[in-house]
Amino acid sequence: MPVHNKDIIRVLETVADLLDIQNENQFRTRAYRQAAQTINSLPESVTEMIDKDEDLTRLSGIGEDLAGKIKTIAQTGSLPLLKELQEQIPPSLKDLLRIPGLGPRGVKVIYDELGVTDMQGLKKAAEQDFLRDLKGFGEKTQKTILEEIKKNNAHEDRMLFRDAQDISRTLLDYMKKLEGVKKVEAAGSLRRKKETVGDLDILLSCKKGTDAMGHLLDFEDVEKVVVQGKTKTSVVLRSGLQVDLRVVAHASYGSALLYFTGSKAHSIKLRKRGVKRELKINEYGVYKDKKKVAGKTEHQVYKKIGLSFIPPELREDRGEIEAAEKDSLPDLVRRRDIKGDLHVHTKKTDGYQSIEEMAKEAEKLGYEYLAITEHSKRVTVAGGLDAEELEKHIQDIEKVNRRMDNIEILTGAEVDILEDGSLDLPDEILSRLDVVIGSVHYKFNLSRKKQTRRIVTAMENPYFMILGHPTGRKINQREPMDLDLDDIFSAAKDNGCFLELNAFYDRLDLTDIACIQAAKKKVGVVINTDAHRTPHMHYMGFGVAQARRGWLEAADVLNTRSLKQLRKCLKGR
Ligand code: DGT
Ligand code: CA
Ligand code: CA
Ligand code: ZN
Repeated sequence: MPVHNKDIIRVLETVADLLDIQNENQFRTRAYRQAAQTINSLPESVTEMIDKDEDLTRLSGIGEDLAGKIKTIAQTGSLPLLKELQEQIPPSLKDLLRIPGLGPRGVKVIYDELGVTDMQGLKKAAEQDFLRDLKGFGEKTQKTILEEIKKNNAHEDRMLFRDAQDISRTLLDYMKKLEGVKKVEAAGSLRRKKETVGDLDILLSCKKGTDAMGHLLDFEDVEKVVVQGKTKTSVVLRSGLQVDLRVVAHASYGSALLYFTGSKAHSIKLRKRGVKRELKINEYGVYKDKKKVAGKTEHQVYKKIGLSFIPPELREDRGEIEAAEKDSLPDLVRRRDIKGDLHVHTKKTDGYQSIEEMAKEAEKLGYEYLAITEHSKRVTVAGGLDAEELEKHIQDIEKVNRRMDNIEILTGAEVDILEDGSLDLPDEILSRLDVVIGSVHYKFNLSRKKQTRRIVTAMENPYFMILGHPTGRKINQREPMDLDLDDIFSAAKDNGCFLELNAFYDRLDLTDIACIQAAKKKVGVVINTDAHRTPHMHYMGFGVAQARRGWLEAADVLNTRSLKQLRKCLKGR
């Protein structure tokens, strides 16, 4: 079984987690995490690189030792070091690291003192008041931990869209190789481009006698078979993702695709609409009395019930059926409408590449402009810039800009919003920038009132233009800040500020619903990647997908504007 990049990442991260709990030297654990990150943003397969005898040490942050270990993982699926660690400490301890505020040291104490090895044990210990007496704990910590465990249990840990899409692509390519397969594609939440995916729903049509189910069972990644049937087979892949494969007749393909794309709420409403017209709609087709009147394509089915085609991203029963009836569906923003990225970092702070490298990548992406937006000084871990350093960086950006003919490199900063709502850099320097993003990077847990006040105050600064990653959530990892989004929208509107839809696949704040609200309030959205490396700049599509789910048209999105219009919009501040 070939080992995928994700498998390698999982091993490296587990090693880092377990070393952390053992209280190993921080530099050592950081090296493993860094290597995992590097591999995560690689466009190619490490196993293939090794097969081609490529030198892994040319990757950033990977030296001889790690290169050797990665090779071992790629060849054996694991690492002797990991096995050793797993014998020393229960591997389930690493799950406890997900509880904010506990940290590796806390996990170690709980294990040593109470023998707690997993989340359930931790919950019990907290409920029975065992935590508060431990060194470094206390009543308040115990209470917070209990709350965090409950929050954590609430996450179903659905897979991120990006990961599910990668897996789906590999699987679809594999299924297409089977002779006799006519059509195969992903339906369900993946097709609707939901930010997380519960399971994969694959639809396939093929010539008679084609053994599609057998072919799926032969897929190298299959770990377990859940159901095996003639029309439906369900398997679980090594990643834990379940795949439901359905084989449907060619003549019913459109109806099946519509049905299994969902959402359930959308389908139910369509069916009801059918009933009113004395049409029966199911996954096989549309029937008038017993006669099939549509089913080959989705378009046909929609047409039969008097609707224009509804893009999958909108199929959530949020008014799309009513809009389709009036032929007033939005003309959703497309990836190719995007003319630039207004939030990227370079190695000047916590990015990994130079201004020039980022600019060249933007050029490759066909952009008209790119804003370099470094962190401000408050973010010390990222090496944030003070006014003087930013001044020099502005000159560096301008220098690169003069050398590049096909793209405009805009000067910018991602300035920290301090606890009192003031900005981490003086107005004087902010006034010199083309793009000013303000973001919250600490104190995520203020009360709703205080947090909202903090951000509204920041937006009142005359140089503030864009609110970066507005809620600060990380999907499956960090809850959004408690905010009155309505007040934030109003403040954005009043002050002519834009809200960022952060395209990074584990951020994606704004949510789809927040996008709908923003558009309703006529607040401009900007889709940015927040790239720290050139490959991250290619994540723009995830942001566009979310924007489409949020009903946004090109006109609602700032960075669909030409450079000239963009400058006008930002100047309007
Ligand atoms: P997920 O997997 O939780 O991310 O979400 P979906 O939307 O992919 O849901 P899933 O996998 O349970 O089912 C796939 C599609 O199949 C769903 O979007 C609509 C359709 N479907 C499933 N169960 C039902 C049902 O009971 N009634 C109707 N009308 N459709 C259903
Ligand atoms: Ca699904
Ligand atoms: Ca399913
Ligand atoms: Zn940033």
